[in-house]
Amino acid sequence: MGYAFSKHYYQITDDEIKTIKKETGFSTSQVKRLFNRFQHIDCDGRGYLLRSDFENINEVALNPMGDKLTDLFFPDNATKVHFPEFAKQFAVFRPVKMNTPGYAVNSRDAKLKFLYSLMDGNKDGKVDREDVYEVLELMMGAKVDAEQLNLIAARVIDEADTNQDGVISIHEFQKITEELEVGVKMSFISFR
Ligand SMILES: [Ca+2]
Ligand SMILES: [Ca+2]
Repeated sequence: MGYAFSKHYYQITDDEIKTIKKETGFSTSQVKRLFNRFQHIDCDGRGYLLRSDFENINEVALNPMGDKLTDLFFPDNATKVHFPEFAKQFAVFRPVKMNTPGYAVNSRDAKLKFLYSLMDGNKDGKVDREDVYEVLELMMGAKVDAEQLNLIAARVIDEADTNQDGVISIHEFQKITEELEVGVKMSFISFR
């Protein structure tokens, strides 16, 4: 009996909850729920998550963008993610409200940057034709052949690349998404 619980010897302190609430805007019960989820994913009770743990999250495993999504939890070749960073990255999915300040982790701007880095597969800070191709390939799968994907990727770049330098900058990306509700767009990657 005791074994199942003893695996998770680590707990979250009130101070940690307070800090995370401040950084993310989550309520106490939301932080606690997310922490439970975190412990559940961390089935070995290490206190941090590895990339391989993300493969066991259904919503990630079943999402065509799952791999890219996982990348964002491991910036700069990090191999582990602890709860505070996990919660912070997760907070980007919180809906934007009228009074959400621009600096908030879930602001429209933060969501936009999140989506942009999701598109930027090789993380060089630019979205080029290859990045677009990769995303299309993941989203459309085997239904579309390479030649067609190339054409579509070229068209996407063409439409968005207003200064015609061959890459979609974050500003150009912002322009395309301006009229779209980014919050709604992101619902396809909301997993809780
Ligand atoms: Ca890139
Ligand atoms: Ca451009």
